Amino acid sequence: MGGKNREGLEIDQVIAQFKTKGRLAEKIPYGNGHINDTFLVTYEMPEGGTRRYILQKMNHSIFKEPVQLMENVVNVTEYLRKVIISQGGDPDRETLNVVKTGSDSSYYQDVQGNYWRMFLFVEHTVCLEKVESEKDFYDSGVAFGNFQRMLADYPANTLNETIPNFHNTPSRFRDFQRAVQEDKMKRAAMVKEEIAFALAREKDTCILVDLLKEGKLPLRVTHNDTKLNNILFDADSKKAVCIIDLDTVMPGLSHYDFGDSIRFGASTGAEDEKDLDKIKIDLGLFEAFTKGYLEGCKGSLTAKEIEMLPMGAKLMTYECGIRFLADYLEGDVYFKIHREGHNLDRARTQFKLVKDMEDKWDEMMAIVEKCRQL
Ligand code: ADP
Ligand code: GN1
Ligand code: MG
Repeated sequence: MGGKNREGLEIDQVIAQFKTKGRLAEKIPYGNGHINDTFLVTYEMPEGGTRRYILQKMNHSIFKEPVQLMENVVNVTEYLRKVIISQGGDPDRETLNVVKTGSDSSYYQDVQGNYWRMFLFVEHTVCLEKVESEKDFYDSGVAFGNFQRMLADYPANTLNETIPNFHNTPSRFRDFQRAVQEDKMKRAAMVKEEIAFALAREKDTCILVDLLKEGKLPLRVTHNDTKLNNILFDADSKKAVCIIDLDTVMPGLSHYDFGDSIRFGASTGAEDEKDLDKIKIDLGLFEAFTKGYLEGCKGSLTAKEIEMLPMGAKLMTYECGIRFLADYLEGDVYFKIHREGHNLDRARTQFKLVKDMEDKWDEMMAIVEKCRQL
């Protein structure tokens, strides 16, 4: 990357702001996230060996409140460190650790106004883009369930809502309707079928938020972006080690975490697969994750929460589909794309999954009931 990032800013000058040790040896773009710009930074240590860090430029157009966001990340990771220590775990590996700047801040704002932050690199781990076995997915369920349990006593209302209405599906639906009406790129005529699919499910969008309003579902601290690639697995044992990407940690429903994991990980194909015949919900994977998640939560979910888990899976998949389709209609301004029509392909896989879940609804409900009794 020739020492400079996209804006021509000297990246070394950014790196130098953080409290690191040793001699800067290398910095390379890293990972497959849709949102932030991530770099792997390597230092050579005077005593020999290397130490590595993750440097990220936060996406300022999406995260409009980066300071509040970092406040959430610092508060939650410091809390998790204490819980992990009390359980006899390794706090440098089992949670993200923020590396502070020379002036003890959790972020650095460069001269162009961009916000940067640094984490310890969790060594000897891999990040999975696709489930390789039911066991991996079961482990990720345990990890997200544990995350839920470890934060069960954290006061959810003290966290900043950094992206308001992030998983408020009726609000996402209104955004989608606006994108269709405005049709900025004149693309709506080409995707009539997809738009009709989304509009036909409007009445479903309120189900979870209404139960929350009626006090029938509890507000919790949730991760809100529980894709498989937001977990680091140990490179040898393949056990889930660390939950990453805490940008969207906010008050929410357990269904958001359960549902987002299912939509990404229980699909038989990639999120952007073009061949829709390859996209189905794999009920074996659905069961493996449900079992792991309920085990990880260790009895902390209410009966109503558990009963509504399949609805979480369906609504999170549907919601992601309308977000991708809205972004396609608006000219791909939110999610990073790597080819023409990328967001449309993504929307189509999500809708195919929603349809398949509807066809397999009774089986999904029965699986959740079975796992609840284990
Ligand atoms: P995005 O919001 O863009 O998805 P992430 O925070 O998920 O950004 O980071 C992108 C990728 O960088 C991850 O998928 C993972 O491969 C890697 N990564 C992020 N943080 C760490 C870390 N602390 N240790 C090791 N790898 C990491
Ligand atoms: C984004 O940051 P990343 O790539 O983990 C998005 C999620 C979507 C996901 C779809 C802040 O997640 O909400 O579900 O893409 N994150 C944000 O792949 O909008
Ligand atoms: Mg990510």
